[in-house]
Amino acid sequence: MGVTNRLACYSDPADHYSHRVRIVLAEKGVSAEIIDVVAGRQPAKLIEVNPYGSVPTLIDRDLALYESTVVMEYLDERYPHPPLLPVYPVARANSRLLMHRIQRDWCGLVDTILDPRSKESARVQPRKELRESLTGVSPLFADKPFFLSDEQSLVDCCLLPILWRLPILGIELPRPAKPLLDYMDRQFAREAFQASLSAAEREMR
Ligand SMILES: N[C@@H](CCC(=O)N[C@@H](CS)C(=O)NCC(=O)O)C(=O)O
Repeated sequence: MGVTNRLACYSDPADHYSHRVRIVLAEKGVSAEIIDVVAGRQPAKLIEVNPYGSVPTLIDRDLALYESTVVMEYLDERYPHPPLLPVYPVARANSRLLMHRIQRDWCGLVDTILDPRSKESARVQPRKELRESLTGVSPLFADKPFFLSDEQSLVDCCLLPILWRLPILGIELPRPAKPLLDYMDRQFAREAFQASLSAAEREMR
């Protein structure tokens, strides 16, 4: 498939890393051609611009960018409104650290559970760990509308794709996780979040 828009994004409609970038695009109100990539069947054009053939990959004229955090930060700088990182260096660094922690503590678990090659028995422990970890951090969501912030940030853009997938991850959060469940209700109802969803993602809930 050819890229006709100036801005295009190779995206797997079911992939949580691709979802991060689609949320940023929707929050910024930026229109991009979303090119669906089925796992394991990367188009030749994608391999040409990204040696890993990974998604998400963003194309902006001659620029090809991959790694979701690199893409998200580029979009935030290229389309500054609304800003998705705080202004001050300390707060920016803290946001980046939170994104790193989401990656290290949770993304590995999510990827193992969702990997079609994982045996059901290999999903049990990561599922338990993720459920307990999310329940444990739930009080952090009580005081602010967004994750430790009064404003939407890239941290939310990393977290929401995981939370949206809880039903397909086989995770039901317990009642004590109410602050996190309320956060999910608030965020999932946002117009930009709804606009970010692919057809496959709509079917996940
Ligand atoms: N760390 C990467 C993860 C992206 C990633 O692993 N993408 C997978 C899909 S979940 C992919 O494109 N795999 C195809 C491949 O590597 O051949 C990011 O944040 O963008």
